Amino acid sequence: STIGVIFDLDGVIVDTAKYHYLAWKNLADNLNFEFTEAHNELLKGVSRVRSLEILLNIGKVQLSEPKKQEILLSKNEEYLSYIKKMNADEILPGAEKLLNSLDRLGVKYVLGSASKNAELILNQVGLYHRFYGIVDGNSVSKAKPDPEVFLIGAKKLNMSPKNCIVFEDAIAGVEAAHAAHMTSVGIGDKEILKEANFNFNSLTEIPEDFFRKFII
Ligand code: B16
Ligand code: MG
Repeated sequence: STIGVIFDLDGVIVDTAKYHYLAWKNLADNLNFEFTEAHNELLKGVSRVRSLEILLNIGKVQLSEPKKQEILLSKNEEYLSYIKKMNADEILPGAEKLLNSLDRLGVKYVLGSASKNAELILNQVGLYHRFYGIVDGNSVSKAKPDPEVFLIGAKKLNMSPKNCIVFEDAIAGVEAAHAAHMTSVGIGDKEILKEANFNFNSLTEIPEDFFRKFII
C-alpha cells in the first residue's frame, strides 16, 4: 500500500484510562488529597513519570525521588492487576472492524503508544498478533507531543511520515502526529481535539471508504 496507519492504544483501541484512574486515585487517597475523573483527563496520553508530577501538583505534595519511584512501582502493580483481567470484550467499538478493513485494503498498521504495558494489554485483548509492529513507552526516550514515537512507527512501516495516518484521542498525540508531518484523526470530543485533521466521536463513525482518499 501507499499509506500506513499508526494507532494510539489507550482511548483508541481500549479504554485503559479507567484503570489508570483507579490506581492513581488510590495513590491520592493514601496521600490524603482528592483526585477526580476530571483530573484524570489531564493524564491521558501523558507518560507515567509526567503523570505522577501532574498528580502531585494537584495534591500540592512534594516527595523525594526514591519515594516517587516507590509509589510509581506500586501504582503500576495495582494497574497491572486490573489489566490482567482484561479480555476481548474491552476492545472499543469499531476497532476490530477498522483493522479488518485495513487488512482487506492491504494497509499495514503499527501501535504508537506511551504505555510501557502496551504489549501486555494487546495480548490480553487478543490483538497483539494483528499489528505489524509495536512502538511503546519502552521504545521511546521523548514523550508525546514529541514526534519520536510516531517517527519510529513510520520506520517500522517503511513509510514516509507524510503517508502515515495517526489515530489519537489525546491533544499531545495529535500534536506529536503533526510534528511528525503526519495526518491526524482525532477520536473523541471534537472541541478538545480541534487541531486534528479529521474528527470522529468513536471508531464506529469512520466511513467504510475513509482510506480511499489517501491511497494513490
Ligand atoms: P503506562 P496511550 C498512555 O497510553 C495513557 O493514556 C496514559 O494515561 C499513561 O500514563 C501512559 O500511557 C503510560 O502508561 O503507565 O502503562 O506506561 O494513550 O499513549 O496509549
Ligand atoms: Mg491515548
